[in-house]
Amino acid sequence: MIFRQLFDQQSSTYTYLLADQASREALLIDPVYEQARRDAALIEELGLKLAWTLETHVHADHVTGAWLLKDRLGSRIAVSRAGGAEGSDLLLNDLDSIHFGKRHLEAWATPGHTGGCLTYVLDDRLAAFTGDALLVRGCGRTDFQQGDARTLFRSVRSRIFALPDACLVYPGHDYRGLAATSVGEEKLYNPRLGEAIGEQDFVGYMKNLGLAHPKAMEQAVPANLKCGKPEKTTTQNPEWAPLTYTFAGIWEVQPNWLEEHAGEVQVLDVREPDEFNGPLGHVEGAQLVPLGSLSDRLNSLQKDKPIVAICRSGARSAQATLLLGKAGFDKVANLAGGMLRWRAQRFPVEGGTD
Ligand SMILES: N[C@@H](CCC(=O)N[C@@H](CS)C(=O)NCC(=O)O)C(=O)O
Ligand SMILES: [Fe+2]
Repeated sequence: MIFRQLFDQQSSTYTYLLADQASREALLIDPVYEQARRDAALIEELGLKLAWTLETHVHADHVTGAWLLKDRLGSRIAVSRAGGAEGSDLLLNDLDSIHFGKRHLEAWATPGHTGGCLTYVLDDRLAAFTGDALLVRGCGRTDFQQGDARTLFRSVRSRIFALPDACLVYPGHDYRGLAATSVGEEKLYNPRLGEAIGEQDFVGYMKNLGLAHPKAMEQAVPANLKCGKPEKTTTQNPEWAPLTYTFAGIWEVQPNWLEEHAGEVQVLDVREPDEFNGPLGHVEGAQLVPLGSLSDRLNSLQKDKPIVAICRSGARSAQATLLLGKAGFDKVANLAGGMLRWRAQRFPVEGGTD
């Protein structure tokens, strides 16, 4: 099986990518709206087909990427029937299965953090995606969205702790950077829900957490009740060129597009002068601004004309695109593969040696 744990820093959310090796069919658990491009890029780079997005619950702290991914990749959205969200393709009941290739997950109802929380258990019982029911040495709060401490206690103790001790637990969030745990470990060491702790102790603990409501709650809950469908549904992909978004967070353009459209963009070469005038040569009409002096020379660039950044291999120019993005240039792309690929594909250069 193909497996990746992805992280959204803003909300400390984990998103999980699971895929069947042979059929390439994939699913994402708890995608985040702002990370949809990242997720789509990874899925494309790994040669996968996104069949499903699954939610562990109606989140209060971030908006799901489910709708955006459906729009972009044609995936179907599965959510808990008990969560009350509209616009999904499948409403999950307790013990329903979701198949991806030859593998499947089972949806186990584990309410308590919210009324509709699901834990997704892998077919071999060696991994469980618990959302916010069980966190690493912690658990989700129980003070809103039909949260209830007694219900959560019973969900964790009678369902999640019934899994084998070796079963890995992948949480929906972690606020300290802890990535995963196991059922056996949490039975022993979870300070709220460990086996030595009684229901009454747990209820008392949860009553006194004293947490402020999540900052994004007022926006997130209504959006998640629509599976993350925004009010305005215009595409966010830049339209000035057929760009691809890499998993590293860079917009890229291919050499053949640049060759045909060089006159419509600002071609920005961020190498050093000796490289610009060296054996690889440079793209005709390119403006030389070495990466180290780019921040001081932003006023030599126009904001309304797209910029394609170039270097030897595409690494320094990727940095340049990020720097330009931060400086308010919104039509910027990196030349994929840099001058090396440009030359390898035999596109014309000025200067250089054959
Ligand atoms: N400071 C965070 C709080 C996030 C929060 O409350 N997270 C929920 C999960 S949706 C939780 O149960 N947190 C448990 C905890 O912080 O112990 C925010 O504003 O987003
Ligand atoms: Fe949550």
